[in-house]
Amino acid sequence: MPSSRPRVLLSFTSNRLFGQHAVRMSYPTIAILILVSAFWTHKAAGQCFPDRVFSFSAGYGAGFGLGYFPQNVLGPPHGNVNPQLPNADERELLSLGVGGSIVLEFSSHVVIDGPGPDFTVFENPFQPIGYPDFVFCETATVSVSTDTISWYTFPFEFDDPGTTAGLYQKWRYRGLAGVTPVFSSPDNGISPYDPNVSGGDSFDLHDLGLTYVKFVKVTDTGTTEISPTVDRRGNIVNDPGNAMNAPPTAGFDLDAVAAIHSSPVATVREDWYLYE
Ligand SMILES: [Ca+2]
Ligand SMILES: [Ca+2]
Ligand SMILES: [Ca+2]
Repeated sequence: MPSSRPRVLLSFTSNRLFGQHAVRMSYPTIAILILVSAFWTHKAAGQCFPDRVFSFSAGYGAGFGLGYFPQNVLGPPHGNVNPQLPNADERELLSLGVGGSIVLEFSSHVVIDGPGPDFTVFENPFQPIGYPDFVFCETATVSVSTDTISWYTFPFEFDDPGTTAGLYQKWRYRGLAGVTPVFSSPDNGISPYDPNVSGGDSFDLHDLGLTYVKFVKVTDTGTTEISPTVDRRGNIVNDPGNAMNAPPTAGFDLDAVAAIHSSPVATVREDWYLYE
């Protein structure tokens, strides 16, 4: 009889899960189990870009890309398999200016803490020709929020070598965006959701003890004099771009943000409802 099949299945499931201590389960309990199951099942597959720009505060020397804003920061990144040839197209980039910041909002989905990195920020750093160990970068701090009121910034550190040439070494920048060249592009099929191949700088919500966020804020680290950014050891973040902050391309050039792990907003609300 078709009508008895679900009951048999649920009885089998409950015995498997709880043994002899829970052979009977109420329908609300079963409904909750199904919801939790659906939540975790979807979690592994959620990959998306932000839905919109919540705010943009331009710093000194911004302007590049404004004619194509906000579309140029909402879609996929446009990198290149050759790290010596970065993206330089304002249809796909927005210069934040010195100390400028932008907040991207995930409204249909939220970024959730899945296994490993949860989202990636793409700029256009590049490897100077003839210097494979070096990178030309314009860095930014990355913060996240669920409500735009409480912000949590990923820890970052900068090792100042005290020489101009040393500023180009990638390892001196930790926990910042704008450091790793971008390889992923719709043109080459490299996934923006796989941090092992995409390029860009990835961030893990687990590092902040957060389960989900709706907003990602990217803030240019400024210069040593204008809007300086100080790491937790007291070092002022300095990057090669600070020596040439000519308008309109000053500061961090945002290409894209990609959520590696996300879930529909409605699903997350149901998840929280279970604990009330
Ligand atoms: Ca994670
Ligand atoms: Ca740049
Ligand atoms: Ca872009």
